[in-house]
This record gives sequence, structure tokens and C-alpha cells, in this order.
Amino acid sequence: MKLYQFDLAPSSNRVAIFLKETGIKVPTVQLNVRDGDQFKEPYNSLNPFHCVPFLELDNEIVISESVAICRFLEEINNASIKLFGTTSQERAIIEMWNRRLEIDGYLPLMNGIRNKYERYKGKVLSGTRNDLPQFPEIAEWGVESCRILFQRLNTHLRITTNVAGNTLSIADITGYEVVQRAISIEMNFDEFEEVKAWHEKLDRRFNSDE
Ligand SMILES: N[C@@H](CCC(=O)N[C@@H](CS)C(=O)NCC(=O)O)C(=O)O
Repeated sequence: MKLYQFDLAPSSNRVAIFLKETGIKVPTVQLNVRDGDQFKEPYNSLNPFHCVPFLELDNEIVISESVAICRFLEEINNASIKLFGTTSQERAIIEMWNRRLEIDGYLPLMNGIRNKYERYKGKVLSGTRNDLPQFPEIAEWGVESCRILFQRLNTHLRITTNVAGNTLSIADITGYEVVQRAISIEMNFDEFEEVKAWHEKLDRRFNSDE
């Protein structure tokens, strides 16, 4: 089994945090997606989505999508730390928050970033190179969508320590990366104090050397 990652990529970071939190070890290969390694053989043929992260199994099956990879690794390792929940209710709540954070925060901000910044010209869509023009207004739409999400999350975090209850879950990792993206584009979210405090707590935890 081999995990293909690029340490500077947010999606790879989600898997890296998951591995650190669960203690699961997987042999890892770095692909520099900024230099286009994903379009070179054998990676080009291995993963038709041309993105990191992706996991190559020993039976040659390839799994992409950060959350699918984490879920698979948690299941096959029977890890004692469960970031996808243990009961039906926990699993549903985690899935609910994870999807809201991706759909209302992560994707709108990423689409905005790709449509606004010079370095993404010709790379508006992840995993392909084409001459689709950038539409910078999408960045405004993204920030607005994320602001509404942060409002809801802020209220929710008044009654819970982590997003999907009092235990850390994959939804916290997704949410952490949403806030990281918001910070990278200098989005002002000072008014959402609970979101800020929760992100700071996660930032210390995820970046500690333990
Ligand atoms: N939804 C996917 C997103 C994967 C993705 O977009 N990966 C980016 C890095 S964060 C990538 O590899 N991009 C390559 C490119 O833009 O060509 C996931 O969560 O794994």
C-alpha cells in the first residue's frame, strides 16, 4: 500500500492530520502537484483525477478523496481512535457536519481561490490544465457562503467542544482546513469568537510535536 501526498496541499494535510491523530502508519510518496507530477507516468495512469491525496492498494485499486482514504484506513486498521464515530448516531452527525463544512466552506473558498489568484491561471479546476477563464466574483460568493457557515458553526460551538460532539472527529479536521483557507485569503472572521477559539485549539493540537 502506498499513499501519494504533497505536504503543502490542504487535502493532503487532512490525511496527514488524520494519520497523526490515529497513529496509523502508511508508506508515503511525495508528488509535487505544483510542478505537475500528477500528469507524469506512472501517476497519470494510476489516478484519473490527477490530484493528491490518493492511495494505491496492493491489489492495484486506487482510492482518491481524502475522506474516503481516511475512512478506509480507519476501518482496515481497526484503529482504537475512531474519527468517524462508533454508533449510528455519531456516524451520521459526523457525516452531516463533514459534508456541511466541505459544501458550504471548503469548496466555496477553494473555488474562490482558484478563480482569483494569478498562480491558478490555467488551473481553475483541480487536476486538470485548461484555458477556462477565471471568474474572480466567485471568490466573493465563496466568502459569503463561508461566512454563513461560520455563523451557524459559531452558535453550535457554544454547546459543544468539537464540531460533532465532545470527541475529535474527521469533521474537525475538515473544519480546521476551512479556517486555514479563510486565513490564507485574509477573510475577517473576528466576530466568530467560538470558531476562532476552536481553530486555535486545533492548531495547537495538530502542530504539536507529540
Ligand atoms: N476533494 C479532493 C480534492 C483533491 C484536490 O483538489 N487536491 C489538490 C491539492 S489540495 C490537487 O492535487 N490539485 C492538483 C491540481 O490542481 O492539478 C480531496 O479531498 O482529496
